[in-house]
Amino acid sequence: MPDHDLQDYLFDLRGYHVIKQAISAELLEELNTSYDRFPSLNYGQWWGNVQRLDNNGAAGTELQNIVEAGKPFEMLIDHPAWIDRLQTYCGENGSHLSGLFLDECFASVRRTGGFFPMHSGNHEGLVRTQYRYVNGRFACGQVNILLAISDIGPGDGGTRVLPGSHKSSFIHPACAAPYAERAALEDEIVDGAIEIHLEAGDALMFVDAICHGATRRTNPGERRVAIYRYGPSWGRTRHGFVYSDALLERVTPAQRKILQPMQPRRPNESRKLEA
Ligand SMILES: O=C(O)CCC(=O)C(=O)O
Repeated sequence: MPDHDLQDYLFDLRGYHVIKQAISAELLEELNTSYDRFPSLNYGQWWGNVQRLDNNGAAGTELQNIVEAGKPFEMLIDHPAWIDRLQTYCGENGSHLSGLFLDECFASVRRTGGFFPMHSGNHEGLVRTQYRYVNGRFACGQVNILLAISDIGPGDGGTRVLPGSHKSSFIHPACAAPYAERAALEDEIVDGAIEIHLEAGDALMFVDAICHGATRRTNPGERRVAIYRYGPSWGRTRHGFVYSDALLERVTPAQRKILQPMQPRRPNESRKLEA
């Protein structure tokens, strides 16, 4: 009989879980200071090994590969508030491939008017983002951590999820119109979807196969989140980012294993031979 607790049960049922006060007040403050100091970048512009690459123009400013932006972001790689669950949910736990890979990480800043049309869902049948539980083990393709750096309440442009849609057979009728058309909508109504309100420091963990997006921000000011997407150790980064040697050298061995689960094998480079 597998030993699953309430969190596992609800994660399986709904496809998401909220971790209250996941990070310390100190780390939250350091992250906010980092956001205050982000340079103003044009779309596509680089800042070291970080690039502004907004995935969805309406959603706001997204600084990709944010793990390269300093210690506070490095501390999120294997944060104790989520890393063990991630290993269980999408780390091919207990197999010869056991381990995680951080395949995307970005800082998102959403200002008034910004929103993210609902997307994803099990009906897509994608391997990379799938929800899967098989032979007594979770075997998801991608599980995300969305960490609130600012409070996210009504009107703040919060994340929406459609509970259970990580197992749905059909696309939600409200999501059937082309994405570009829906991106132009003033208000997107998706019956059954719920908006997740978070306090700064809370984290939303969700399997990417859940249909998700974000409501329009109507309040002044900005919503700040960091999104880290994890998958099995054999993955590759979503946009082709390559973690820098400097980063790989300065992080802890456990963090390096998540950034580079497999050391590259090249001729004339010393590498311990596996038995
Ligand atoms: O910004 C959000 O709250 C949702 C982000 C999202 O849907 C995504 O990154 O796929």
